Amino acid sequence: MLTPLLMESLVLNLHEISAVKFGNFKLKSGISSPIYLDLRLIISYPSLLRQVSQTLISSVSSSSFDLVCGVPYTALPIATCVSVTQNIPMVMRRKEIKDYGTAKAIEGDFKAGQSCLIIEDLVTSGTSVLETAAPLRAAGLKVSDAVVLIDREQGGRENLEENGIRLHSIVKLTEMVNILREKGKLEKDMVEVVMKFLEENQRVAALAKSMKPKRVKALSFGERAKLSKNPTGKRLFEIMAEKESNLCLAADVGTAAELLEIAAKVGPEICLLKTHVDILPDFTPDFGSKLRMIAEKHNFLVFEDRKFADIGNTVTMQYAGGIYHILEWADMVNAHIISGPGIVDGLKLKGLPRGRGLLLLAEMSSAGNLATGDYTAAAVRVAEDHSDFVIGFISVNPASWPGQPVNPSFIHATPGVQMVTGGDALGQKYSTPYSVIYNNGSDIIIVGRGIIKAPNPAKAAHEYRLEGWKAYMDKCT
Ligand code: S5P
Repeated sequence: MLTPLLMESLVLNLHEISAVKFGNFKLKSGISSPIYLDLRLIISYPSLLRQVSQTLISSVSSSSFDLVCGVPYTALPIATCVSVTQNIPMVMRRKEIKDYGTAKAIEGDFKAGQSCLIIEDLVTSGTSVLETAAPLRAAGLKVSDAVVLIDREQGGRENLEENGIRLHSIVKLTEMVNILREKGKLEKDMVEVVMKFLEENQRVAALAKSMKPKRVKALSFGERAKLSKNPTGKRLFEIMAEKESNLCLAADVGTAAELLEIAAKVGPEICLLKTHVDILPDFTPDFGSKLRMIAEKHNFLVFEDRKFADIGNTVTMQYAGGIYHILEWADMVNAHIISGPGIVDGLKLKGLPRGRGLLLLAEMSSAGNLATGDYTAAAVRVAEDHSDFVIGFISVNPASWPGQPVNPSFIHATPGVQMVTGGDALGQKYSTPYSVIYNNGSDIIIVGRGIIKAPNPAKAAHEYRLEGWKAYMDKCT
C-alpha cells in the first residue's frame, strides 16, 4: 500500500506537469469530460517516470513475476523502467503485425509457463489490458495480475476479475480529485462538476453491466454432434470434442508438397484443414488420397475452400469433374448463395450420396464485403431448407445476427484470425481467437498466415488451439 504522503506527492507531480487537466475536453468516445489525463507526458520527466515505476512495482510483490509487459504504447517506457530497476526481464506485445514473414505477437525471450505482470497507465473498462493478456496467454505465459497507475473506476476492475486478472491500482480517480481539491489545485465549482461527472460515469458503467444480457451457457460440441443431420457435420463436432480443437488451418502454401508437409506437422492440433487446391502448381491426381491419408492418421477433416458461386448445373460439374475432382477427397466445400438456392441443390446432388457437407458463406472477413444484413439472413434460410447437406456457415459475428441463435446443429467457422487485431494490405481484417469464439459466437477459428508464416507452425498451431479451446470452454461454463 502506498502511504498517503507518497500518494499525495505523486498526484501533485502529475498535476504539476499537466498530466491531469481540468476544463472541458472532448474524449475519443465523443463524450465531454471535465477531466483529462495524458500520462504520455511522464516520459519528459525522468524523475517522475522513476517515481511512477517504483510506486507501481512496490504495490505488488515483484519477486512473484518472471516477466513484465507494458500495454502499448504509454506504458512501454514505464514497464522498461520497472524492468531495468527491478531486474525483471521484459516482453513486448506487438500492437500491429506489419511483416507477416517475421511477425511474432510477443517480442522477447521467454518460456511457456512463466508468469507475466501486465503494466498499464490507466484503466477504464479493462479492454486494453485484456488485449495484451490474450496474446501473452496464447504464447503460454501465466497472466494473473495487472498493475495500473490510475483506475478510472468504470468497471475495469470487475471486467478484469471476470477474466482471471487481479487489478492493483495506485490511485483511483476520485482519490486523485480529492487530493487536488484538498491541496487547493481545483476550484470549488470545478470539484462539483468533476465529482458529478465521475459519479455519472460509474453509474453508467454499473448500469451497462446490469443490463448486459445474461449469457446463456453454450451447448457442448458433443451435444451438438447429436443434433447434426449430416454425417460430416456430426463427425466434425465429434472430432472437435475428441481432440479438444476448434482450429482449422488455412493451408495457403506455395506447393502441394509443402501442403502435405505442413498437414503432417500441424495435424495433431487441428480439427479441419482448409485447402485452395487451385493455387498448387504441382497438383497431381494423387494429391487428394495423400492428403486423406494424413487426415486419417491425425483425425481431421478436409475442407476445399472452392467458394462455388455458379448455377446448380455448372457447380455439379465443377465439384465432381475438372482436374481436381474435389468431390473425391474433400469432406466439405463451401458456396456463395449469390446465385440462389439452386447452387445448394446442385452440390447436394453430388455430395449428399457421398456423405459430404457444405458451408454457406453468410459473412466475409474482408473490408467492404457485401455479405451483410439481408444477404446473411438469406444464407440462414437456405441452410435451414437444406439442413441434411448444409452443415454451417462461414461467419464473422454470428452473435450479432438477427433472430439469434440459429439452429445449434450448424457450425460457424470464422476466417480473419490472428493473435493480434489488424489486417493485411489487401483488405483482410483480423480478430483474436478469443473474441471470435467467445464474443462473436463462432465455433471454429480459421487461421492461415498466423500459423504458416510463423517460425514454428506446429508451435503456433498449438497456441491457437489452446486459445480457441479456452474461449469455447468459457462459453460452456
Ligand atoms: O471471408 C472470408 C472467407 C474465407 S474462406 N475470408 C477469408 O479470409 N477466407 C479464407 O480464409 C481465405 O481464402 C484464406 O484462405 C483464409 C484466411 O487466411 P489468413 O492468412 O488471412 O489467415
